[in-house]
Amino acid sequence: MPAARRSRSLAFAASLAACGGAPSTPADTTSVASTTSVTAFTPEEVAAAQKEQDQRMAWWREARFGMFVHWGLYAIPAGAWNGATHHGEWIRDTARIPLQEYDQLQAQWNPTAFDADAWAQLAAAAGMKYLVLTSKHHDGFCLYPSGFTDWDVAGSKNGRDIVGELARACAKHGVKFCTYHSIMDWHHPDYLPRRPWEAATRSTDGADFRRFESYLHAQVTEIVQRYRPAVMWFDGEWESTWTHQHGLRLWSLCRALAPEMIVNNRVDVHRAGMNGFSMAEGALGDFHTPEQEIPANGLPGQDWESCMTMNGHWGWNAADGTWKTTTALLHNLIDIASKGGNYLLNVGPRADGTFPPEAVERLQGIAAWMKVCGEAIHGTTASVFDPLPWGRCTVKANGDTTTLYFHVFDWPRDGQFVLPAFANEIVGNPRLLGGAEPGLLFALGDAIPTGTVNVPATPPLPHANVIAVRVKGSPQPFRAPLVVADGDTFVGAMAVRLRANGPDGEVRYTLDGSEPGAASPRAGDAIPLTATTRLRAQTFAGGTRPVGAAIDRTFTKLEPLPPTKQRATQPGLRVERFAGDFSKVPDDLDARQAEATTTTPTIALPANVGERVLLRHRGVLAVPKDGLYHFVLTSDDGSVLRLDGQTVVDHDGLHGPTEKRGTIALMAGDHTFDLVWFNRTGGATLALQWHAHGAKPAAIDAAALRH
Ligand code: FHN
Repeated sequence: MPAARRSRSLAFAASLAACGGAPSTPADTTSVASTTSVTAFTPEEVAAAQKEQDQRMAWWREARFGMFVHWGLYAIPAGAWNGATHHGEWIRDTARIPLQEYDQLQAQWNPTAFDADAWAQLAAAAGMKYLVLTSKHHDGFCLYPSGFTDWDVAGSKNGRDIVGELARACAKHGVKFCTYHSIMDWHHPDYLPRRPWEAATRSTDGADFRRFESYLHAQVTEIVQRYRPAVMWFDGEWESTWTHQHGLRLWSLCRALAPEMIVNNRVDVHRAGMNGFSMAEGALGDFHTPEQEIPANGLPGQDWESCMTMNGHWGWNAADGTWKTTTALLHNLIDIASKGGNYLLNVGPRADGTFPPEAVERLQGIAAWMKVCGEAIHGTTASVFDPLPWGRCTVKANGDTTTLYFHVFDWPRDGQFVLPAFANEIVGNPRLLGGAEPGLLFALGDAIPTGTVNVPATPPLPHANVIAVRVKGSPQPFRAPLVVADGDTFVGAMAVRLRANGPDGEVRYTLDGSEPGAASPRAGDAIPLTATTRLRAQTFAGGTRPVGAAIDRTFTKLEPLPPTKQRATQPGLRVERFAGDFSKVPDDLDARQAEATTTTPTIALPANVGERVLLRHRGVLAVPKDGLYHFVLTSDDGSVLRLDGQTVVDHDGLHGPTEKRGTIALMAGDHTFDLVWFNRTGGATLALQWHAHGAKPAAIDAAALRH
């Protein structure tokens, strides 16, 4: 049973409460309870919803690997339009193809070579336990005969029900069939907003988004009732017309239609960009959807799936030769599984219904590896070790033992493989998957393995090789000692504590940069630091053997800057305004003539500050006591904060409203303050917060600013 998960079923409970369990169609929905506070639910309700979600997610968590298929009319131009060849599934938008012109593609839709069985077999052989097909992408064209539009395969020369054929082929080959359905619809007259470039030529008169929502609900209903997808993978949820309330109604519709059906987080509006995570309270969805990226550390207790392409496009692009190698694709799979996620690997079929040969070649290479090593992916959970420089680890509990799968990317050519340290007793012989038995010898030492394993100089498999070690009980890895410290810089003195992180073991450390040994000081009480210090520490098992990753951190003592002798008696800051088409803060600002000079009591942009403008705020900042001060600077466009002439935060350049942080050591008293900000065009944002070590960030009080 995976570790307890932060309950995403709170959202499930919320949706039940908000819509009473049975969704009302949008047309007659007068009001949907605002997102019910999830705290309004009893622990029993949350537990029941969590249990139901765990049951729904069980096969998905076991699967770890699926196939994404982006297919539709956009495969016909194959990325080319009016001489450009960079387009993909967005071609109607990126090539600005008027609706009437794009509609003509329907008559050209004729995938005579489409073979659902072949697709399903390739997925099954590659160990892809589920397949997600675009039943409708943003262009609105449906790959199945819809009862609610003629903009579908039924209206084409080749009326085959692609969704239906693939659903049946997947069932035949033991692959869960799933559908991707875009909320955003560039074809339906009621969908808003229009593409910006067609707003003038495609009227919005009569468009009724509530009627579009009914259409969307009707299509989702026909897809679920007709094809029973195991996952409904929504997308295109980011435009202003789609709100949390729309998401709540669509989520509740899915829950009511098929309680066992999994729904991704793009049903709702809380996705944090391409990183795909929705951590807002009450966010809806069964799993997060990072796209074209693998989270650095995964997210313990959360279900997430990285969807990624094999080359540079989701939809077929004949000119795109940037195919990732089979090794890279397998390393992605292993990396994702080692972090507890799923890998949804995309294929963009050609217009005739065949997979590109480059995709087939990679799927077959993956299949050959998975045939030998699939056990090290399917049904596994995340690594329990610190990051491993030579590869990854996946874990599989089986009764009162656990199998640790060490995926070795960098094979030891000297035949000596050092296992990551753990305190468990080993059961039986470790196995080299795909190797000749008993090719793997194991030098057992004391209760904790010596860690060195004799392996063949040449590994048996391409791409990655897996050493499977079965141990008693649940894993007891030795990990890097935990360091408890206020931060990496300090003023005056700082105490640091070291803690063992894992099974019993002594933590030993040095403060002179030397490598810790069995005779080094043992960590216990706080370690006082009064100067810049390089701390190195490691756990020693049995008092003698270094195990687990080592710590190597430098704590820097900062001398606080003395107060300025500048006299400043007037409240607030002086603000100089400069005009110009800036893309960065100019170096010669001191030599420039401001077009206007005013004062401001606090740091805030004037109303209607305008574009092509730079403001320079100068004066002194009164610092209450010696210490470290942290600054949080948020701006659009660029900004730079200097104190006593030292750059504290450099957030220069053209960018959206983002934040950057910086730290400086200051003595009590006045310090010269210089904050430059500029806006080229568009949005204008400037905010500055500060806080002493351990306090909460807050705006700088007017009383602390003078000039
Ligand atoms: O706009 C789509 C894109 O075409 C593709 O479908 C990806 C796959 O997840 N999703 C959207 C971009 O986030």
